[in-house]
Formats: sequence, C-alpha cells, structure tokens
Amino acid sequence: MPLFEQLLNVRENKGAGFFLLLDPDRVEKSRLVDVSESAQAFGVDAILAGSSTVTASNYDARMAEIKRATELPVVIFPGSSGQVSKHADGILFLSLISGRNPNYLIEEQVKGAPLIKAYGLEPIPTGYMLIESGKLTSVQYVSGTLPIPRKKTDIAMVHALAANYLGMKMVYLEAGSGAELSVPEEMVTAVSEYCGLPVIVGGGIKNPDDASKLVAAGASFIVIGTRLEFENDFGFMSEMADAIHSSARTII
Ligand code: 1GP
Repeated sequence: MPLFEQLLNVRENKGAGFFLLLDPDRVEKSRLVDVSESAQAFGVDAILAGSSTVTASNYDARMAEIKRATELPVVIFPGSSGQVSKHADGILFLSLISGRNPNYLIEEQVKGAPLIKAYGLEPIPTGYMLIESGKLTSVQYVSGTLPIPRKKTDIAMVHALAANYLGMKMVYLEAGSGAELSVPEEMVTAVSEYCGLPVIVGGGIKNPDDASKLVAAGASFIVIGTRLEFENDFGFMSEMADAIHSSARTII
C-alpha cells in the first residue's frame, strides 16, 4: 500500500498518528537501532528521519540502520536535498511555504527530485510552515526565514489553503526542534478546518497532555523528537502514544 495511504489509514483507525523524529546526525548509532526496534511496540506509527543540518558523513549508513531495525514506515524529513536516501519508504517533499527563500521553496526540491525518482521513494508533497515559538530555532536560522507570528492565525490559514491549491497533500506546522512553545491550539484548529488537509504538528511538545490537546484541536499527526531522542524512556513513549491515539476530535 502506498505510504500516504498507510498514513491516512492510521489517522482513520486511531484518530491521529504518532511520528517519532530521529536525527541520524545527533543520535548515537546504538541508540538509533534500539529506539527504532522498540518504537512499534510502544505505539509509534512512523519514524521520521532528518535534520536541519547534517554534519555527519555517515548519514546514509545511519538511515540504513534505522530502516533495518523497524517494520514501521521510515519517512525522510529532509533539511536539504543532501538527505535523500534509498533507505526509506518515502519522503516528506517539503516546501517551506511560510518563507520567501527560493532555495527552500523550489531549489532544493529540484536538486532532490531525480534521486527520489531513482530510488523509487514515495514523495508526499507537504507545505512546511514555521510558527514563532519563543526563540530563534535552528530551522529559522538555517533557512534564513521568519516564522509566522503565533497570534497571526489568519496568515497561517491562507498559507495552508495555498498549499492545498498547489496540490500539496499535507501541511506541517513547525514550532522547531526543542522549541519553548509548541504551535498554538487555536492555530491548529483554524488551519485544519480552513485548508482541509491533514495537519502535522511538531516542535516543543513536551508531554502527553500537550499532545492530546493538539490532537483534540485538529492535528492529524504529532511529531515528537527531542523528548525521546536521547533517552530510552519507553514508558513516556507509550503514554504519548495513548494520548495521541485517544484524543481525536469528534466531528458531528
Ligand atoms: C522538529 O517538529 C519536530 O522538526 C520535533 O520537535 O524535537 O521539539 O520534539 P521536538
């Protein structure tokens, strides 16, 4: 079954999906394998792998380790075209639509596309939007773009609608890795209702209660990175999964 359909099935069956983000650049190899092997048993629905910077020369080898260790879908969450790897099921084909930097709107995509085709990866076109989250984040710095102000829900809504009209399949509201503040719930609700696309929410989500509120607000997928990246806290992973899988809004 195509990757995008698998993800939609997760949303359909569980109300929302839990994406675990692993940064192959920052996490030790043994830990990457451990966490990838165990994630499915503790309720993770897919592994996202990527980074806003890649300094390690062994990125591809690390991706291969992750892919070998799990039967979950492995989805590349690329910081640049240099992160296309054949050791994955697909790739979030991101365009940083909240910014106006042509490099991240189209240039990296042009560079990465031929390799995605050659490797047979499934691209999932995704409108990637940075949301202000209290302090400068790596992705804001690296992309040289301004985030959408937290209170400017209307700006986020029209960007997401444009993503839909451009043919994108999902929208990712990103507060940034390790953000002080996660994306505001009101923004998640307004964006998901207005644009009609599944909304991924990530950045700064620190506990199951916050995840639960974001799902209740309308998030289709929740991304957790930092909180699970450096320690094997499988109890926390499992609580997070339960919160994500039991909080979907009931649309009457
Ligand atoms: C970052 O949205 C992801 O791109 C996850 O953020 O590391 O803060 O969980 P955290």
